[in-house]
Amino acid sequence: MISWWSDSGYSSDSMILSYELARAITRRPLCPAQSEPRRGLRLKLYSAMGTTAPDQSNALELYHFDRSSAARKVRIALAEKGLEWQSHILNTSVVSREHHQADYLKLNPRGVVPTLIHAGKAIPESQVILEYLEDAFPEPPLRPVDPYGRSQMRLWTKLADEGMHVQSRTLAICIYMRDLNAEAGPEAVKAYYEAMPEEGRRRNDLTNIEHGLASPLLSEAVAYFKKIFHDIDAALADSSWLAGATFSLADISMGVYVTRLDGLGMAPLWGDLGRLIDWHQRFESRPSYAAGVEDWGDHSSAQRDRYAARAFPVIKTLWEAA
Ligand SMILES: N[C@@H](CCC(=O)N[C@@H](CS)C(=O)NCC(=O)O)C(=O)O
Repeated sequence: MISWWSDSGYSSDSMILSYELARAITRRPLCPAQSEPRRGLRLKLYSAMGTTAPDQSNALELYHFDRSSAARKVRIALAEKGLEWQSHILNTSVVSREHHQADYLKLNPRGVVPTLIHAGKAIPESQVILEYLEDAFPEPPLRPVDPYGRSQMRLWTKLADEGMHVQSRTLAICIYMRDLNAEAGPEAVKAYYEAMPEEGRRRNDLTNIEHGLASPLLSEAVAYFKKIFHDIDAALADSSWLAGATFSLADISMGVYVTRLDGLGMAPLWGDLGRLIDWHQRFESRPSYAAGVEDWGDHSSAQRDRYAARAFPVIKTLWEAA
C-alpha cells in the first residue's frame, strides 16, 4: 500500500476537482454550446457505433473536455475550417469519470478525450482526428501543399504522440494536479485508477502522484520540453510557421503545449526564445484559438497560479540543468 492514497490525489490534464469548481475558476464566459445541457450519452453512442440510429447525417460531434490539450487541438482545427459541430462535454473528474463509462470506452478504448463522431462513426486520438479532418474537409488546408512540407509538418505532429503529451501530463500532475485532486478523497482516486484502461498511464501517474515535484520522471519531462522549445525556435528562423509559410497542423499540435506550459506559469523559462514567443503570440491571436481554447475556459486560475509559483524554482533548476 503506498501512502499517496491517503494524503494526495490525482488530476489529469483535464481533471479538475469538480465540474462546479472548473466553472468557478473560468475567467472567460462560457460559449453557448458549453452551457447547453448534455444529451443522454446512450443515445449518442448508439448512433456513433454504426447501429441503426436515427441520425445518419454528416453531422460532426465531439466528446471532449474544456481544458484538455488534446481536445484543444481538435477544436482549433474545427474552427480553422469553419465547421459546425455538436459538443458533448465529458466530465473527466475523479468523481464523475464519465470517460470511463462502458459506452464511451467502446468509442475510445483508452478512455480519454477527445473522440470525434462523423457520419455516425467514431474517431479517437487527437492527432488522428486532425488528419481525418484534413482528409474529410480539405478546405482551407492545414497541411502544406508540397510533399516535403508535409514531411516537415509530420515530423512535428508525431512528437505529440511520441512523448509530448505524456511529458506535459507529468509536469501538470507534479506541479499542481496531485494536490488539487486530493480533495476528491482517496476512495474516488482509487476507483478512478482501478478503472483507467491504460497501464502505462497509470504507472506514470502513480509515480508522479507519489513524489510530486521530487518525481524521478520530472527532470526528463523538463529536459524534453526545453529541447523541443529550442527546436521550435530554431525552425522559425527559416519560416514564419513550423512547416513553412502557412499555418498547419504542426503549429496547432505544438502550440497547444506551449499554451499548456504557459498556463502552468513556466513562460519565464523560455524568455530568451524570441521566435518561439512571437510564433506563439501569432498562434494565440488567430480567431481559431479564441474559438478552440479561450471560449472553453481559461487555462489558469488563482489556485493554479499559487501551485505554479511554488513549483517554478524547482522546474527552473531542472530546466537550467538540462
Ligand atoms: N493520445 C491521446 C491522449 C488523450 C488524453 O490524454 N486526453 C486527456 C485529456 S488531455 C484525458 O482524457 N484525460 C483523462 C484521463 O486520463 O483520465 C490523444 O491525443 O487524443
